[in-house]
Amino acid sequence: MGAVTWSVIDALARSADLHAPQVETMPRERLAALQLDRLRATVRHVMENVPLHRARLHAAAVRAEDLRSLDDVRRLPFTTKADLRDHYPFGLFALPIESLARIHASSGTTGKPTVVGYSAGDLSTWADLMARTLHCAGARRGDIIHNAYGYGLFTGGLGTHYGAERLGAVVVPVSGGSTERQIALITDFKPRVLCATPSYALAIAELAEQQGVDLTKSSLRVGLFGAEPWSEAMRAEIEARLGVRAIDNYGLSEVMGPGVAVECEQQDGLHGWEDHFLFEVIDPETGVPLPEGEAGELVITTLTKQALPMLRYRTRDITRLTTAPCACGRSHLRLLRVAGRSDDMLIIRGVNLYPSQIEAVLVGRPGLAPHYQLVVERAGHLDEVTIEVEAAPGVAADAHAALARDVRHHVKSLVGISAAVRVLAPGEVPRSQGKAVRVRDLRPKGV
Ligand code: DLL
Repeated sequence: MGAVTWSVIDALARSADLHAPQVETMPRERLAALQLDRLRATVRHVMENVPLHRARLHAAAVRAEDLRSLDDVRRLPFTTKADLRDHYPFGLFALPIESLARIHASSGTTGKPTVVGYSAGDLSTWADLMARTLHCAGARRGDIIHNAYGYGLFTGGLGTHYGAERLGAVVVPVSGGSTERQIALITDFKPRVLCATPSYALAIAELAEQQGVDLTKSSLRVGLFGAEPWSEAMRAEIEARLGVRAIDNYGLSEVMGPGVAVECEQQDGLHGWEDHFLFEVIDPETGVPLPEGEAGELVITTLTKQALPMLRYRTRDITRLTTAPCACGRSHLRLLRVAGRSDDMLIIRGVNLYPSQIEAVLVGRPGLAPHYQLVVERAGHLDEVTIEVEAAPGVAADAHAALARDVRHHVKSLVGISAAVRVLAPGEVPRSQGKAVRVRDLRPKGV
């Protein structure tokens, strides 16, 4: 299809209506009233059906009818990942297991996976929200959607899949991996939309370039990227190499999966779907809610989930919230790009560091490829970090030392830490097929 036709389709798509206009533009007071109703119903539901929540609500002396305004959510107890682990596998479910329709799980780095369950109604809500999410990102009914999120226990593949079907799109359920085949299918099926982790999108772009396939000239126009932190520098890189508008989407299994929050065409924060979730940001040390605009840990309460309702789930993701109006007309608040999880935060000689801060320095820098890992080691009582980053293809090995000095200097001045830097040859940093491993932690365990 020629460029003109595609631009006509894009223009039509942009001028099309919102997916759920009444809900997406609902005045904030009405949204708050809906949230309060649903919050009370959720508290009633867990009080009746989940022993852990019942005990904690009793201890806090809160009943559903005590919730008079949304601020009263602060009276509810937090739920953590440890609660899910301690009640493995189904102990926090609010419905009998035989009445559910599906189970997903996320594999932690240690111990047992976190198990989540869905009733048929939950799956339908999820499909609706994911359809809304895809539409908000620019996907439309009839689009071919190439879904390279992993299928299986991970929520990315199936969550996106059923959302795409609900939207009325044509989904290609390719899953992650077999990158060569991904490129052939993109070339042959001509999808308009690509869904993948940002790191895997880049791996696809890289192999395509090596094979002489120019994906910027392909049918792809929109990319939904999420499931891991990524930076603005990475967005620019992906947009340039894949020729798509790269949209950030956020979600987590404990709360649902993908479809919790997504950017609109403004690419200026991710609209969190407030008719189904209540968002707060707290100080991760004290648990005290922070005023709008301040950075802290995102806490989410589900408002409509039946099988696994969550009260004030501590995501450990660091972000900020804004209710400022968005030019797209949607009234739902926005989360700022999630820079990382509090668990991924490294403390290097007293300076807090997220891998994405290093990414922002590396990606797009001349002579470097956007593939990196941070190696953390213990030297005496101090943690030290070595940045391993690849040289761009064609850069001579004798230029590596100068590149490393340049990176070290910029990391010191922009991020404020002293790091050793190793510039590696192209292909030496492992490529991801799903969530990228950004940190190799070589510190002794349990210290
Ligand atoms: O990653 C769900 C998902 C699938 C989201 C596909 C978006 C697209 P989990 O495997 O449970 O679920 O991992 C959730 O991944 O708490 C964040 O730390 C991180 N994460 C997810 N999306 C983003 C994002 C899925 N857009 C955990 N930016 C979350 C930064 C993200 N981090």
